[in-house]
Order: sequence, then structure tokens, then C-alpha cells
Amino acid sequence: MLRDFFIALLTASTALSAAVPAATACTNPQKRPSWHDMKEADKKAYLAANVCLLKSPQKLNRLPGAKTRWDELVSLHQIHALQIHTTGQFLPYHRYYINILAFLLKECGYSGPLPYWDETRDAGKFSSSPVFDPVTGFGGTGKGSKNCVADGPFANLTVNIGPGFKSQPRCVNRRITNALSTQCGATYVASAISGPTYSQALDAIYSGPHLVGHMALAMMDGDSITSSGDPLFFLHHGFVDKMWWDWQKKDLNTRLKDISGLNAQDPAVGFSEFPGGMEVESAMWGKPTAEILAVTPDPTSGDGDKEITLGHVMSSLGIIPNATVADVMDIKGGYLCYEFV
Ligand SMILES: [Cu+2]
Repeated sequence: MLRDFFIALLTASTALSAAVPAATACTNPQKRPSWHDMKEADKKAYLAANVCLLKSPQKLNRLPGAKTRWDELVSLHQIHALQIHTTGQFLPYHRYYINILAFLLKECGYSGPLPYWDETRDAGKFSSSPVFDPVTGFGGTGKGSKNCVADGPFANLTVNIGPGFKSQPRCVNRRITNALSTQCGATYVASAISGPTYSQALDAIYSGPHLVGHMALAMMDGDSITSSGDPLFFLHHGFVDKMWWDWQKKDLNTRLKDISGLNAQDPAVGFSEFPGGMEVESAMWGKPTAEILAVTPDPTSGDGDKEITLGHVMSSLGIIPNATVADVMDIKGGYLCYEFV
């Protein structure tokens, strides 16, 4: 009798311990298509959910300048700007950041596929991409002195975060330059992900197709601090995320653990694409305000020192739970569960 009880207990605990990894395992990864291949109904639903976020009131009551739920997402990028560009955090934080968008879209009723933009298909001719369709896309290049997006779902909508470290209402704006987009082509991408180490891939992706894409799109006045105000940002960064994953896939066992670099900008360097370091560059976008600094996470959290580790803690300041770099290294690791198609 007692023996049966122990056997039952043993069986139950075995079942329980087996159930724990099963619950977090990624058995059915969600497909992330390029915008080109997304179903029209999904495109419209995705765009509508983005518009919904741009129109929904903010919820956290702690992010400086945020009036809408969308502003909160943009504010997060502003708050973290000097930690997540030209640092080792760049690729993991932006992967986490896309996951925050996925969560927010669900608040607006969208749980369909999360698109990226296979920019290699439109290199050199960005402006004729289906991404910019006025009905089933993001609208085209901006018009007028402020380059406000004049057609499509985001025309006449306002973002309140930026420019730089300010919080001023602005139209969703962008300016497309086709010639620059040539460098988002397949040969440039192949070259960017050809290096053997994370450090090399990080630099080549960041300074290559990532940066050139931003220059070719000039989203939100081309502002490095708050370019995520244009919903198009997430299609571009989906492409950046895919480049990282394509690099990781070439030697998955090693590259699921390969992380390096600083966890905040070196003041002497600032953004690598601009000369002069942080102090000089701040002439372009100002400096983080006292309100921003008050909510800025400690960049060494989980690391203890200036170098990023797998234990590095990434924060969305309360939108979704914190995650570590280790959590986002594998897009099918369980914390994340998606694949590019
Ligand atoms: Cu960014």
C-alpha cells in the first residue's frame, strides 16, 4: 500500500518534471514572412493593429513624454538608445524589442504573423516595393518640408517621442532614397554575415545593411534615437534580426552562445557611424533629460562590468517581463519561438 503510494508519487513527479520543459519548448514556431509573401488579410490586420497602438492611450504612466501606447514603445528605444547602438546589445535588444511589439499588437487584437522585409528583393528600388503600397502597405515616401507620410494607414498620425531626446509631436515621416538601398542587396548581406565571430558579424551588419537601410529610409527625420516612431522600423529590424539568425545558423552550437561587446556606448566613440564621440554627437539630438535618466536601466545589469554577457538583463520597463540575452539567443529556444520563411 505504502509502496504503491510511493510509486504513484514517483510517477507523478516524473510526469511533472517532464512536463516543465515541454511547456516551454518551441514545438510549433510562428512563421515570420517577408512582407512580399504575407497574405493580404494579414497585412491589413497587422497595419490596423499598428494604427490602433498609435491611437491608444499610454498605460505605464512612467515613460517621459509618452501619450500613446505606441509612444511607450518609441520611448523605450529613446531611453535605451545609448546602450543598444554600437554595443554588443544591439542585436539581442532589437530582437527583444520586436518581441515587445508582438506583445503590444496582441493588445490591439493582432496575433497573426510578424513580418520582416526581405530588402534584398527591393535593393536599389525601395520605393517600388509592395511595402510602400498605400492600401496593403505602409504608404510611400514623405511629402512636404517635414516629409510627412501622406498616404497609407499612417498618414495624419502623430508620434510624441523625439526628435532625439526631446518629446514633441511629429507626423510619421520618412524619405526614401533608392540609390542608397542598393547596399541592402544580397551580395552586401552575404558579406555582412560572412565573419566568424559575433563581434565581426555585429559590426558588419550594423554598419552595413542595417545602417544603409536606415539612411535609405530616413525614418522619423533619420533620427537614430527615435526612428522606431515609424512602424516601418520593425520591418527593417525584422530583416536585421534575420541577418543575425542567418549568421547564427551557419554554426549554431557555437553561435547560440557567442556574445561580446560593450553594454553601453563608449563615450569616446558614441555611435560608430558619426565622428567625435558622445559629447560631439549630442549636438545632433541633445542629451538624455533628467526624466529619461531617472528611468534608464543600469546597462551593467546581469553583467557586473562593461562587457555584455549571456546573463545581461534587458528591460521593457514593465511592458513585458525582463529577459536575458541568453533568452533571445535562439529564436526557437522556448522564450522565443519563430522562424523566418
Ligand atoms: Cu535601434
